[in-house]
Amino acid sequence: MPTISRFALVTTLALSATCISAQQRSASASGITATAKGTTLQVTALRDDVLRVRAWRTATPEDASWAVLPEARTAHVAVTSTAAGFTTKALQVRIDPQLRLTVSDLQGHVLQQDAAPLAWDGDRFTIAKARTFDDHFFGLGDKPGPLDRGGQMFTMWNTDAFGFQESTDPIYKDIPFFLDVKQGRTLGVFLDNTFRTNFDFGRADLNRYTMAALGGPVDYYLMYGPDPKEVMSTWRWLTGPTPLPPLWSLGFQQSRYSYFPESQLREIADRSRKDKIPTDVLWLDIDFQHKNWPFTIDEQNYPNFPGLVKDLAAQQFKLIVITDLHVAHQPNVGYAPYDSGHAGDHFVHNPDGTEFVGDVWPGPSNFPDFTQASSRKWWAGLYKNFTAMGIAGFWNDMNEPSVFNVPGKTMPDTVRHRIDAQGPGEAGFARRTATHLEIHNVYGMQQTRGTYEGQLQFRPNERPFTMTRASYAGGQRYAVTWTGDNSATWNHLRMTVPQLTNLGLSGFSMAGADVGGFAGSPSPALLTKWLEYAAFQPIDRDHSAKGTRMHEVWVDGPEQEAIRRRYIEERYRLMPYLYTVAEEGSRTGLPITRPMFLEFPHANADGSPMDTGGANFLLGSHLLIAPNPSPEEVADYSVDLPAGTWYNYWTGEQIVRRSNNAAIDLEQRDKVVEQKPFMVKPTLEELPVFVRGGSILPVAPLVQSTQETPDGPLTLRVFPPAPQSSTGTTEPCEGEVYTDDGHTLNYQRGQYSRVRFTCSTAPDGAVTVHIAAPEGKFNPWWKQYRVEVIGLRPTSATVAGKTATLSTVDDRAGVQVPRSTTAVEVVLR
Ligand code: NBV
Repeated sequence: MPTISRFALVTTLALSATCISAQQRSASASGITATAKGTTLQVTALRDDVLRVRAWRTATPEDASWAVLPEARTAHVAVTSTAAGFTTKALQVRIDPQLRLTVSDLQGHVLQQDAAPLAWDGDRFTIAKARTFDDHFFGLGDKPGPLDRGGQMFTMWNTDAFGFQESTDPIYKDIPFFLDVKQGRTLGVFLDNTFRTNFDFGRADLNRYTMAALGGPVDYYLMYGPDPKEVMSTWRWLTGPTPLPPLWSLGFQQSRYSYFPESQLREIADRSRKDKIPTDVLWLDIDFQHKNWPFTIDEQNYPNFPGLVKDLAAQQFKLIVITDLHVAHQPNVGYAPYDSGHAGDHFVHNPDGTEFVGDVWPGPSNFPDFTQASSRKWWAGLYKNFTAMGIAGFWNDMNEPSVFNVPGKTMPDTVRHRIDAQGPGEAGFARRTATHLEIHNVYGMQQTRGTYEGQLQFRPNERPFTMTRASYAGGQRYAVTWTGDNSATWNHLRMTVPQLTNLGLSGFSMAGADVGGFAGSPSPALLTKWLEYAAFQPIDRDHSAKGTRMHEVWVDGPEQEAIRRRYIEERYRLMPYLYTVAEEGSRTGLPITRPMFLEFPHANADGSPMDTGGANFLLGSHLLIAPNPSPEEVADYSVDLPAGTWYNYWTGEQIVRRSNNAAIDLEQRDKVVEQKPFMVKPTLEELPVFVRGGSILPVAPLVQSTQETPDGPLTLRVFPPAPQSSTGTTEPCEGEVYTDDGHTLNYQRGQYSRVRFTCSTAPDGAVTVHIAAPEGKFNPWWKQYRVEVIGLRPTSATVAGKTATLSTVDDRAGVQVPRSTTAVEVVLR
């Protein structure tokens, strides 16, 4: 951040038609600072398309953030000063005499405009922005409700929300970031404030949206697209990536609160293998611990824990255990986490300096001071034994933090946290104490940071895996997440789609919802349908509460089990694609689960986003999942497929949808092709999945665990686009496969392989598939490719110009191609 001394000071007397107000302005190389009526507003261009806006009344607030990476926070580019503000290569910034801010693109389209000057009330403040019916808002993490946040109001205060429903707010996370999509132009907005905050997207006043906080700095970032994908990439730049997950974490996961004794977990493991339900991970919830004390093992129920972990490993299962943050308040009994935490002064304090003790699962408990680097380090050290035993990953629950039997179900506002966040790569806050009011919303995130650091400390070359319930913006750097205690209802199944989609847009690409619902018992049909959805969602974990009926795949007899198995198997076949999408996301910021508007931002002629309710989702850019918007109903429903070529994933049937955009162009009106809505008949056995024309999907032979090496070729399923004349759109034809060893960090040193594919169709219908030379040093598991073109019944094929033999698998003709280090061309005709 440039200091005031670097500013060229220009003091102006700003005049407006109605009022004259003295305003001081100082332009800097990368922005402007203006003061009026005791408020100072500073706008800095971090990049041409990214602005940081800060405001204060007395002292300049700390330049610090738990969310924004220091490199991003301190970046700046040169701007050109104008009479009203400045311009960058992408944006125009104007500040009026009342310090109202307007941000437009270079063509003058207003992207955001203050509806009122910044309003202060003691420590509280309200930022008000103009809202029109063209503004659509997405993000804010997993808050329930429709995908589009317009017309609603939300509170950011991490809350243990057991049994939450569609209108419950707040729930577990605070991710104060959203995308404002207006007439095809997207602006990302992030209010970096950890205090209790309120977002009102036009509920109190249709014509404005507001961001208000009870304290803390006025510090927000604006990220311009116009393409929403650009904004996602900028969000990654600002707050960091979702790291590449271990491959096994994309496999099917079986959990319950709780499997015990040990024999029960072994039965689950054996049955999964016997019934051939592909599974990678088993989870242990709180009952594996001694009296619910974190980092202990109940030796009565689990007499040989290391042996159990070994046996499960031999069956190719990873084990994840819960490690909650509430350390049992058990002095003088030899409970190391308490003893070492107390001795090192690692627990949060009451205002009088004593340790704060609150009730959670272990009874009276202490709470680590996670914002203090030394306490995080101590917490990280607690992972030594479990990592040594080979526990693959950890579960951080209850970290809102949840405290029982107290008003507000969390620790009192007055609890003291110590902040120690200095040094390179650090959040930048001064060493000081802070009340819980300031730390509450980042507490869970800082816990997961400690858990992440612990795993790296003891397994420096393995990818850490933590699943958290609470977090803050940027928390994706340390943990994946899930949507907490949902319920076994059809509506909760439906809600998984907008919740996971909005989480993805908020940076948490690796996310899941408890499959089958946590609270309550799902009917057989509900559990089956849920397993179908989850097969296409980033984290596929079946989990259930105590006292509910068992949820495992086999519990409802062979017919239901067969359907469920088929979907889990399909997920495993698609694993090369899923992993490629996860890698793309970690590199580019694009989420695994994507809303329609992210892939088709211009599908609607008026620039409005498609599917604002969030009924549908894409897995990567090639697969569209179109569940029944009323999943418990049997009536046919329509799917709004964007113009272009589509294929039914299950049957290969081609569906051509013409562009309707010409409809608004009067001269083109007679050319508009009337299209009937595309209707789907819902059945229990089928979840409608569509492949975008022009996709090349990498598909693997079936395995029972991602630890097993697939036996056979990597199949490239080619879905060619229909000719442009029939769709009105031009579609590329491409695909990619990324692979590496699946669990270490060696990929960061070139040990990966990425192969790109393209295809083209000749006028005579012959399809050429180009397999590019691989990038990277890793040798993938496949020795051969098998190329299949959907919708083509080929009679001949060539590979690198030489005639090749066609073979048929599952009624699909294809050709085998040896994997090579150079590019190769395959033609099927
Ligand atoms: O650890 C027990 C549960 C867990 O199964 C669930 O997933 C968490 O969201 N936990 C909450 C605490 C008790 C919930 C009633």
